[in-house]
Amino acid sequence: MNEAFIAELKELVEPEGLLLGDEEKAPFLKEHRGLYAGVGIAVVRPASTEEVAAVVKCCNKFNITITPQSGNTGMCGGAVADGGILINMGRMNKIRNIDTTNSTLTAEAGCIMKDLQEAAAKEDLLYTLTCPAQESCQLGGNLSTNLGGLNVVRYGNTRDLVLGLEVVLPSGEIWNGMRGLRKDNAGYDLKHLFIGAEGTLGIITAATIKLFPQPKASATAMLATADIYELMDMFVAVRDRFADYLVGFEILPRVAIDIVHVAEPDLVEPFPEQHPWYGLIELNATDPEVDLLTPLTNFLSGYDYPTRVAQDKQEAHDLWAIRHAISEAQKAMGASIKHDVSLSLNRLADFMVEATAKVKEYMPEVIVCGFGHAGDGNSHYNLTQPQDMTADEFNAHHHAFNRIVHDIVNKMGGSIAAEHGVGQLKSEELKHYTDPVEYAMMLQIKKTFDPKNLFNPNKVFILD
Ligand code: 2HG
Ligand code: ZN
Repeated sequence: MNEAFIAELKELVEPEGLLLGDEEKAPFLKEHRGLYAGVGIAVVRPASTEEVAAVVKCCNKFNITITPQSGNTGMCGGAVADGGILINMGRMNKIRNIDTTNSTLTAEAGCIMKDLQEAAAKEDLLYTLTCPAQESCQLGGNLSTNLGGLNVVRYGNTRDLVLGLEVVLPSGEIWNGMRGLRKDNAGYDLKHLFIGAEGTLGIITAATIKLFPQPKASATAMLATADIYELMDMFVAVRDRFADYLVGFEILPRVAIDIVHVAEPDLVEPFPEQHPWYGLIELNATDPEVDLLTPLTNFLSGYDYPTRVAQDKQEAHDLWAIRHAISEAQKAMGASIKHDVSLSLNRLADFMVEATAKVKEYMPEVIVCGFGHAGDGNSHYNLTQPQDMTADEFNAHHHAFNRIVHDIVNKMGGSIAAEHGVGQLKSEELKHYTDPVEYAMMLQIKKTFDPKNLFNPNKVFILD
């Protein structure tokens, strides 16, 4: 059966877009955290939406499952091939249009985030999505996980930025929803079904995204506090004082800086002495005459916390470099059990305190590194293995740690999946914690779009 399928694929896809040998498939089947092994008959790298549609129709005919993938930087195993074919979007990397009047960018799913930022900047516009993986993550994955990133306080999550989508449906039909409108209430807003769906309802091939004026002034500062409550109070104070100028507010526990310094000893130490918690503040303004540095300095000096306001671009870059390095540095410390969770802003500190007490009670030597996007209530509450344990020994506690942490999140009304998606890492957790009525609605949608369950099976949902 596979021979007939492959023979038909060869008719549909250009030779450079069809990878069949183990060696050529390997980089796309590999999962960067080493948690899952991808298995696939073929890796298809289409060059056009029409090619994607033809391949999907062919898979339908032969009942072959499809795993969509773009930059393959995901944290939850959502883009790991599952026995059928993997469609990697990396060759669909054209920016189709930048409309400076509409202030939108239309690009294909394989575009790298950094390229989109640079293309918008050339037009003196801002592509607002940014994250530490920006040099390799791609638009398709950003849309499919509804990425948040570092600028959410000011500009919102991916979902808030999308005006139009082009999607190849499980039937192989192409939905051209690339309208670029800021008001559009003609029936259901279908694009939101595909954003954050992790390729379970179809493959997003292109999108139209809102752009913003390029900032002409910015200010960056770090402050340190003795506890997380003080830090969250400072977030509220900064937000209320600087309102729309506030782009992001990141929190880092001391251990995050220690981990970063193991991997990258040359990165700066923000203060002469160490502190339990650090907050990183970013402000910007589009009016070049706005001075942000003086009011931020004056404001912070009104508090009794150590603060460091960057005096130039280099200093701002150095402070941000610490934040950008955490995820990779933590990977270098061995196995890490990640909890990408969100809470309302008034519960985030309570969550951190209670979760840390409980996980330490369970395993006193575990390294707790709960950093993240405090302004969005999003904690990357990551647990790193004790250094005298093997990764396998530590990972055996994955479920137990999940239960401890997610029970607290659930009790406090938070979400177990903030911005990394569900993938296969959290599909059981999703089922466990989601209201059965809500879960059933999601399954109904999945079955309506993909009755044969060919699109990214075993990800997000557990089907009966
Ligand atoms: C970040 O904010 C990324 O740095 C990765 O979302 C977080 O590694 C992580 O858990
Ligand atoms: Zn993040």
